[in-house]
Amino acid sequence: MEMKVVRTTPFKDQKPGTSGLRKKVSVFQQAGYLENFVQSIFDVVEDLRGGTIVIGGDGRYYNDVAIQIILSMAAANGVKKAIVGQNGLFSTPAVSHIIRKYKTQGGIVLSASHNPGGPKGDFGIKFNGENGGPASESVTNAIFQNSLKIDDYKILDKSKIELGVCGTSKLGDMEVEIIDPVSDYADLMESLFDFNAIRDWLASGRTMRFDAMHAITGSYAKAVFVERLGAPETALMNATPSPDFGGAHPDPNPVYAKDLFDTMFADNGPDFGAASDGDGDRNIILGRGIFVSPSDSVAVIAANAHLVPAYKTGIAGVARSMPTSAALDRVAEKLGIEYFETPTGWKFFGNLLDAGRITICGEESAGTSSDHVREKDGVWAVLAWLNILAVRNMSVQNIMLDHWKTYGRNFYARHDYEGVEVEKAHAVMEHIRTQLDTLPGQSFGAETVKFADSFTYHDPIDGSVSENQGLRIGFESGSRFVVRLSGTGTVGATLRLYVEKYVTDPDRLNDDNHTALADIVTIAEKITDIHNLTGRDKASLVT
Ligand code: G16
Repeated sequence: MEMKVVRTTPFKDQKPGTSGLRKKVSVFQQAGYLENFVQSIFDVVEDLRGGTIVIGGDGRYYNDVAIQIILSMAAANGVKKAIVGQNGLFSTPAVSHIIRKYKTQGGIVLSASHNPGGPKGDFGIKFNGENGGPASESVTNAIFQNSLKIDDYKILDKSKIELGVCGTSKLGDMEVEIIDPVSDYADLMESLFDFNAIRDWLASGRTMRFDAMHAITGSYAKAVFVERLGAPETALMNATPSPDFGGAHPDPNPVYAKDLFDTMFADNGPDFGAASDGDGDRNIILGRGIFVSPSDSVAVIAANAHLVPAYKTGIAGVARSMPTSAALDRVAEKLGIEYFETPTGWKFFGNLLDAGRITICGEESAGTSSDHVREKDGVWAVLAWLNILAVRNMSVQNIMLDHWKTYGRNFYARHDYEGVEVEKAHAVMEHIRTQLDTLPGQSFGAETVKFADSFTYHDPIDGSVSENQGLRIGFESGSRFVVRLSGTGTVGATLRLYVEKYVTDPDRLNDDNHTALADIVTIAEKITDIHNLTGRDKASLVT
């Protein structure tokens, strides 16, 4: 097979967002678009030449085409070996694990996560480094800068490799090893959690439902929950992966996982419920008649980590993204361990995890994980909860009540204004920004503004500084709201308004979440003027 050098011209829009480059499938289908970005990865990450790379994706539409192009380019760029998931599939946390387990020089993840798939849907590509985590901001920026000046890419002529059968073959001079995408990952999970306790809990008549949302996690859920833990097949919903997610939206929230929510809120619903997203890194947790907010979920996992074999000797520290509620901080204070507030994006946890400063971290956007990989991990979070439930033998509802009694409750919600015209979204941000200096000291109803700022992160490990990571308005009471622009959408702009209220009054801990937050939402809508400036009378999604 001959190596070709193909002339190309740069695209101006290949700046990765919160998590890699995400665009409509049709954008990736433009001649040279995927190739330019992939060549930029090979140009910037020099260790890949002569090294080993992991490649796989969530199986969404265009995954099969993209894998062949990337393999062919990897061979042409002098990569020594590629480890590929059978049929080109890997969940995102599984890629992270395989990079780490086989000590490779990095990996390419093909996914647009929770975004819809299919020919009219979204596709995405992300480079993860040798620690198994999303590339740092500096590497990401270098890839983008390269994409702005690229003039050729290297690819093998007419190459195609059979990805359906596990085994080793050659593509040009590159070795290609096709592996089962699930077994290494399932072994890792079994090494972390008390599978016997979970098996006994399930066998004692407890019931669970896991909604894989027609996505890749269906394969992982079958192997872990059914085959290794003995849950019945009926515990799984939508567990057969499909390239367009069954025409649905693989975002685990009350709207898109409605069937699961209805099941969990029915009389005599299952004891435990969960769902993950398109690429298996997100999770949501429910009990009978209760949804656990992701911010609370990571706090509960941290508070109970000593019940899980892998963390029984204690956790080093914890971290959460800035818009995530401070419930995790309360746990860290009680445990006497360090806690960190990072910008949105899993890449910001990497340095802290690598340095051993944190063991558990999480985000409001349904992401939770630990130092076992360098990605958020949906199945891991579900197993953490199952392990805790099995040991404590309490309902999810009672675990939450007990947690709130101990730490207080951070009522929390996110209001998304999706697909807003870009100028209007920027107008909202600018409107808030101009008030940052004058807001402190002002009173709105019962609340007085304590601080108002634009969040800047100083990475304590490498000293890097990340500015403009969201606007924060904090009140004397400890309540707050945050506004930022999403970095994962592909249509217009998505404004996110995050509201939080901290309550310790024992009589109010079980209040309805949205009722408890109503006054903060009203104040936030007034200060941001979001309805007027966006022309929307309400958020498109409240989670
Ligand atoms: C990605 C990132 C997360 C981030 C989330 C939301 O998740 O990995 O760190 O919290 O997007 O980001 P934004 O608010 O900018 O849309 P995923 O599951 O989409 O890869």
